[in-house]
Amino acid sequence: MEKTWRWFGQSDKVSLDMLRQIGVEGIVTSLHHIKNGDVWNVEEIRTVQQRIAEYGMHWSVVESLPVSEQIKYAGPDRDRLIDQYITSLENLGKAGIRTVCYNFMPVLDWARTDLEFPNPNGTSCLYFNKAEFAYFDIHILKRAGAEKDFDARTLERVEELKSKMTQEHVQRLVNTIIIKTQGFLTGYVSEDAADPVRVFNGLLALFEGVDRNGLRTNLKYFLEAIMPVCGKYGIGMCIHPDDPPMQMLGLPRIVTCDEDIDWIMKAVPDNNNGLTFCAGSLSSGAHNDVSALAAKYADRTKFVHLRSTEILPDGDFREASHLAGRADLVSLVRIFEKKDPTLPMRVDHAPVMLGDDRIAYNPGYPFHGRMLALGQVEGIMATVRREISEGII
Ligand code: DNO
Repeated sequence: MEKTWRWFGQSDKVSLDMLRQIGVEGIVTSLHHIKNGDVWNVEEIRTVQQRIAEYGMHWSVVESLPVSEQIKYAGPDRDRLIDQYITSLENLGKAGIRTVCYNFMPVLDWARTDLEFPNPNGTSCLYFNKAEFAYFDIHILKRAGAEKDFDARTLERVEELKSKMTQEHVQRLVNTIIIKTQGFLTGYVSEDAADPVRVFNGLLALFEGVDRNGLRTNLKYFLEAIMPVCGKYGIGMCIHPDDPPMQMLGLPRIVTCDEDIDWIMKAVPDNNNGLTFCAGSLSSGAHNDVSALAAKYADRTKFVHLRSTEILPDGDFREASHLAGRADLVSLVRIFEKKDPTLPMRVDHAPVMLGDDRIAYNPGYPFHGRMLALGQVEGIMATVRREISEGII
């Protein structure tokens, strides 16, 4: 697979020069400064492309070309926004960019409750505590009927939390769930918002009445509209699984399991309607057999995110080492290397280590942790390539 790396643009503390030194081949990035919904013009795309080329790499994958919420809930402006999206794809196509990652998660992109959960060896990882998330939903957002979405054990843990919850902890949950994890992606709730919970509840309200079927219909509508431009330029659109792969905050989520992915692939049976195989997201759902999914959907996979998680009791999970946890990266690399040795792959999320916390980084994307993970994955790839060339697999 092609070794790619998520780079957040000129303001990223991890520079292109650093990436060149660690053997990165392709860059995964977005025009982060352009507001969600606005057109990406050719000049802007080419400027970034040239900057990357100066360092001997190329812009391999767009992650993400964000899909406006109106497209997801079928708001009054959706057709205009889809037209703008098509224009952006047209411009990417003209510039020769062929892989575009996006997600269809309403409002909340990915969810964690702790961004620096300590590991025994002094590093830290991303963590999801189901009870804290339920507390956030029931007692901070105060979503009507939220209790009904949680099992008895979680509600019991919420009660325990309630007795010791501090104002500081509440603040930390709000910051983590709706500001820090989302800020660099959607920017819907800004750091200085006076009342972030109110802003967030306003966004949730936009999806009232949209259920899983409704969201599926809206995804199909969007995909059918963009397939012609994708066909014209050979652009593979690759949907990112929901992270974590479960229903949350009363919002429908439609990329959580085999049946969901199967539905999407069949609803628009065009090869350019593809998948971002995010091993980490899929692995945090106990219902998912990650290697079986990879084997089943390798044909429609356009981009791979490699990482793994460990599921803990009571529905919590933590991000694991890239060599451990529920996602078996060795078996995944075997599947994808055999399928297409040029498929772009990036390591996803990694532990915070060796002073990463002194360098500014976006949650999940510390430099040293990702560099270690890339080294681990490169080792797997070299071994698997040898296995293939010697006819062992
Ligand atoms: C989180 C990422 C996601 C992903 C988007 C793709 O770390 O994996 O934010 O980039 O969902 O649209």
